Amino acid sequence: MRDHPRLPTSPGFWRSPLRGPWFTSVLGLVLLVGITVLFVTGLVSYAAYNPGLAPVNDQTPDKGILGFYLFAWPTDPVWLYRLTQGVHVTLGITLIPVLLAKLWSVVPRLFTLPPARSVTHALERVSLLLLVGGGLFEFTTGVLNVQLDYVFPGSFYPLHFYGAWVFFAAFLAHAALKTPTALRAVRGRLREPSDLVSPRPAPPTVSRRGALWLVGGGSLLLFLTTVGQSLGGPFRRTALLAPHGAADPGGGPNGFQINKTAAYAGITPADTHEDAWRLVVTGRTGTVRLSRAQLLRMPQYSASLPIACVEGWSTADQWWRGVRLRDLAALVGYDGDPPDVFVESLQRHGAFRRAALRANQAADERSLLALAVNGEELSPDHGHPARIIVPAAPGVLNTKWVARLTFGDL
Ligand SMILES: Nc1nc2c(c(=O)[nH]1)N[C@H]1C(S)=C(S)[C@@H](COP(=O)(O)O)O[C@H]1N2
Ligand SMILES: [Mo]
Repeated sequence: MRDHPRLPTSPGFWRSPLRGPWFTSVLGLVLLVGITVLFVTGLVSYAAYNPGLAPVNDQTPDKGILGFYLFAWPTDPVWLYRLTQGVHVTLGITLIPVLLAKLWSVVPRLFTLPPARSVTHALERVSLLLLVGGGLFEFTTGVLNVQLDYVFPGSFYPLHFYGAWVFFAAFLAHAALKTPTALRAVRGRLREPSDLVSPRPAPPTVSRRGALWLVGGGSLLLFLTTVGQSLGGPFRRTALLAPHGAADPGGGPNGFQINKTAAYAGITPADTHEDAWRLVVTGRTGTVRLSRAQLLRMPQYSASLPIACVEGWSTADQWWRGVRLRDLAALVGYDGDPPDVFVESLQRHGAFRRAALRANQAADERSLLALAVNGEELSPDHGHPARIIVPAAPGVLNTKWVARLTFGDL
């Protein structure tokens, strides 16, 4: 029994010769940088929704003081959200092997007995529970949202957002405590014995460096099979791990990624028919109703802009053409200085049928009510008869099948 401990609470149970401060520290330092970037890009993504502007944009109501840092999301550079969210999702997926290897490297500590030697030790273990639990929760909810676009009770957004704050608080405390030791360990300057080292190691089958290459190789493979979805265009075909349940966009000018199809949104040809559909624009001086033909007689402008979704995928720039939002604002009493605008879709149900845009977004010369893309009429799935397209905004603000625009400070 002494020689062959069968319980994980006994240090001798854990026999891998790979475990030790060097291995744990290298992985820990990679996570220190990576998770900090994930946290910052995550907060940035939340700000990009402009949740402070209107309740319809706020995917995490009751954020309270956690919304302290929110700011008016800019419209430049046009690839801003594409970059921040591409980094968030791609890096998150790339770090999975590192996170798992790090947890594996310290797993014996999970079983240490007695559970607490002192109050300090008890507090430390509780904080580790928040750290490990929070980390697994954030990575799992993130991956599930990207892959399945939904499986939780309640909304993904509040869970991932509040989870991030709990996790990051525990993460900061842990980093403050451990980084000095980790830095010494990777430089080989750690003299004190470590409980991470197995007291009766099995013969090695792979070196520590070899194991690290394995983890790095796993990360590289995930990176290479994910990043294409954020690059868009021909690279999309390399994104083997990107979700593949989405509608096939087909070829031609409208042949780029579709999120929700017209059929899914319950949009019928009867709703969008030339005789039935009218755009209702309301503002300071009243309401105007415009047919598609009337919109086409207004000055038409072009903008090359991508659609970048919170899920991490992005299209390459598409060439949109339509009416400027600022020109529509001018029709209802806002000459030259458009205010915020509340956009509503023909779609009757679903979280993303309404969105509010801030004055800076409405004012931008490239913010369009698009009627055409890449030289052809919008397809039903891309929002025919008309859709919003705003530079640098997350995909969700680019409402499809627009029915109504209400200008006025929100
Ligand atoms: N009415 C409506 N507009 C919508 C959505 C929706 O579900 N309903 N989805 C949004 C999201 S989340 C994204 S990423 C983009 C995707 O646009 P696309 O399908 O043309 O690529 O549309 C946005 N506009
Ligand atoms: Mo999206």
